[in-house]
Amino acid sequence: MKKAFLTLAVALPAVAMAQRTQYNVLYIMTDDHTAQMMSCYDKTNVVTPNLDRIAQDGVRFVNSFVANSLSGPSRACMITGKHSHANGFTNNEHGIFDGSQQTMPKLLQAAGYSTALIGKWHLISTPTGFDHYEIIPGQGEYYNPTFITMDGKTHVEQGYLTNLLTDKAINWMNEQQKTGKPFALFLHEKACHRDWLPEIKYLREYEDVTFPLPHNFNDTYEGRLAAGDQEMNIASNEDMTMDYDCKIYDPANPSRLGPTYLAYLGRLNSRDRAAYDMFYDSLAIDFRSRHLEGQALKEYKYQRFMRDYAKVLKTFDDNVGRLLAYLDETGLSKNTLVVYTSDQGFYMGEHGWFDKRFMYEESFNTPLVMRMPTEYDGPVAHGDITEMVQNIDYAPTFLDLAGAPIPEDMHGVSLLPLLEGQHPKDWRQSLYYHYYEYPAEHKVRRHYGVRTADGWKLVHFYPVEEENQYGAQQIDAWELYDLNTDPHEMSNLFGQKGYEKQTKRLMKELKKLQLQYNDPILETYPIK
Ligand code: SGN
Ligand code: CA
Repeated sequence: MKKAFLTLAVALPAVAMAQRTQYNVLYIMTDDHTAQMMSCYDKTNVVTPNLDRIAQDGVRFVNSFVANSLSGPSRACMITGKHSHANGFTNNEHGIFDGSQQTMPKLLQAAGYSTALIGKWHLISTPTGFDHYEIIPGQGEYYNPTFITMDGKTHVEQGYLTNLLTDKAINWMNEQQKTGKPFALFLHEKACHRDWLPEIKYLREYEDVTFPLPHNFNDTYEGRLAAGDQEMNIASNEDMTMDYDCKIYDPANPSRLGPTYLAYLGRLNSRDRAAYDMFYDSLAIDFRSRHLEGQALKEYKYQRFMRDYAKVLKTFDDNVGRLLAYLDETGLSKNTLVVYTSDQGFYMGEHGWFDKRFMYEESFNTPLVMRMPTEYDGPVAHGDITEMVQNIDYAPTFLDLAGAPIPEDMHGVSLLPLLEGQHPKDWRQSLYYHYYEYPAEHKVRRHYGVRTADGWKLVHFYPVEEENQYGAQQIDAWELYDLNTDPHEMSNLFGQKGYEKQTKRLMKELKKLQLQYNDPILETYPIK
């Protein structure tokens, strides 16, 4: 396969002026996939051979985090290389992404790339910076899904979304190969987002597996006010519903999400619907015969959630296999960087939860594996990368790989030195986080915080005006964790004797980051 060459702009130093290869980028991002469900990170629950292959042939980032653990904000951070307050898209519910701002896809275009976005967009405004896009509306649908094309028209296609997205990605790569230009393809999946509707051929997959309970499944949230007052409990039938989430539908007693669930199933053709009903109706009969309550019901719901999530993931992993095979068959593996990540992590029963949002490790972390072009013109790292990285780093990385300048106002830094096996001595030792979507679904309070490379975390949950209308308890609370001794964040050390020095150090670090990134929250909650 032909490599694309481009003579670089005048501003670059003479040595970089020589013709250099502009490598392609295949960026694959799932929705709500988490490291506990990816076997190269954690073998407890599932096997993901194709995702693991990217890590085996490349690198696995073991300290990979997001800046704001929610879909829209995470995507905005990713394409701008900036924290939420700077890119303006702080939450899913009230935001509209300002597409006129500088973004990495636009800068790649300027550097000679063809860019494409396929799948979930979720930033409300019309995508900009893409030569081609085909997106799903909002969260999209798993079965016979709707697509929005560049002419603004919508159409429905027959099939399972994850498979259709791969077809579209392969078609686009085929087409764009004819242009001779380097490409950056952003393939954004719906898998493994709620409500975990499996591909029909995998309805029975994982049904013989009983997943172990995380050890803090029955957390009582002592010393952690915000953790104790959220709405993402597996145990609660309001938070995790029996029908929409667990697929046990009772027509006499539908949940608030029952109609949405039926609407999704209504998309299936009659043959697939019959297969679906045959499977889940028999589960419902068995469930009703058991009369489960309390802890037994909570554990039952956990198994349903885990199994359906694992099924959805299986189809996705198959499709990663298809994409990797395509790259090999066409020779594109030679000059294409493959990136796999998720828009954030997820709770798989830890703290008794599903969903994300909190700065606790499971959802602050996000899987990140990369495979360099096999004919990369330079040294290439293999194995684990332990430096702290964040989703604001992807934009600078892709620009760096393209030989394009990295704008000074981007907050992230290029990961290319790490991918080339370097370990820069001055690499960052701490990360900043800020979550805003409250009052909102799942009731996770606004918070910001810092996490250090040596395993300490300081978080501030802060109240806002709007919650007075919402009538919820006001929370203004700090939390401090030593992840070295308390990796599951069960013991809040803030204000406890003996931790004054650590608290002071972390406060200082937090202030440093807020100043560095210029987060206006520092005006409302100044750190002395
Ligand atoms: C939907 C889900 C929530 C989820 C958000 C955000 N509810 O609103 O459970 O937290 O998306 O997810 S649902 O009833 O519509 O399934 S995100 O990944 O897009 O940020
Ligand atoms: Ca998500």
